[in-house]
Amino acid sequence: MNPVPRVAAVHDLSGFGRASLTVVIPVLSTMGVQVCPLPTAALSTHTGGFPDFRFTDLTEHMRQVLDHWRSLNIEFDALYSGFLGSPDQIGIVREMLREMSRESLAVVDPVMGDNGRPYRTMGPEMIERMRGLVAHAGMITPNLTEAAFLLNEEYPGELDPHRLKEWVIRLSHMGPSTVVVTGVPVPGRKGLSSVVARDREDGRFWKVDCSYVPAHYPGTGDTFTSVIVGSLLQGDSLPLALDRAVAFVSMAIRASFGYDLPSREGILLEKVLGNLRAPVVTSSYEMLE
Ligand code: PXL
Repeated sequence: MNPVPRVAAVHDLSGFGRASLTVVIPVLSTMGVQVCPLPTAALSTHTGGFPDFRFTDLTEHMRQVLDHWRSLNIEFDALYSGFLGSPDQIGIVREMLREMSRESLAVVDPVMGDNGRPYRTMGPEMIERMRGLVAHAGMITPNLTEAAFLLNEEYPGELDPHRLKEWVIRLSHMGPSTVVVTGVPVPGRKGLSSVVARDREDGRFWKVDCSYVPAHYPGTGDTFTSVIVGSLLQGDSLPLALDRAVAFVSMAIRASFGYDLPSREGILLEKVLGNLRAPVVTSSYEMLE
């Protein structure tokens, strides 16, 4: 590993609204990780709640950046991809995964939608090609909507523990050895959602509950997965990484909710970033039997 772990971060750059690279870079930098951004698209804002967003596709630029990076023989300790701007970009990330060393962490966050619906730039071809990409990832971090898209299932309002485990196992059969599903409603417990994860190596299931705050902030998925990546690169176990990510996102949402700002502006990350450097003091993960 590099003395400072180095991540190739393949996400869009949205100028306003705290999503994608504007979240990934500060979170990982604060956690002591070097971020090398490979922007997939440049947007005026993210697409949630800003109907007139401006979008410039950077597929050709990505090819040129990669050519240059290859000529420099840059070694990455991790690849972390998120929002992709065109079907061809999925092929580019696939190539990057093929070229990475086997020891590297390969995290694909299959960013496609939320609350049962696809984001505005995600057509059926993107969803189909994303299914092909997750097959080559080491870890995937879909939310429940994205998990349903990957499995070609209806978005479920609820998922009983037995079916939830079945979904996680089916996702892992698609290829990735570690599957983390976020935003899973807890049956019969209004206001609670959970994150559920499993590493195929030992087959154990982990769950962390998150108390729900009645606001939906774009970019929380990017924050969550960035903390997971930073934590794993620091040597944390999977359940500890889950714990840190849930605790950080919950705290960031609480810090933001008190201000009554439009949720489309994202979480007030700048107020809470410093907490990522604090030692882990509580732990709430459970192992599912
Ligand atoms: O946080 C996911 C995300 C990333 N990038 C763009 C988005 C969204 C979610 O809305 O619109 C451009």
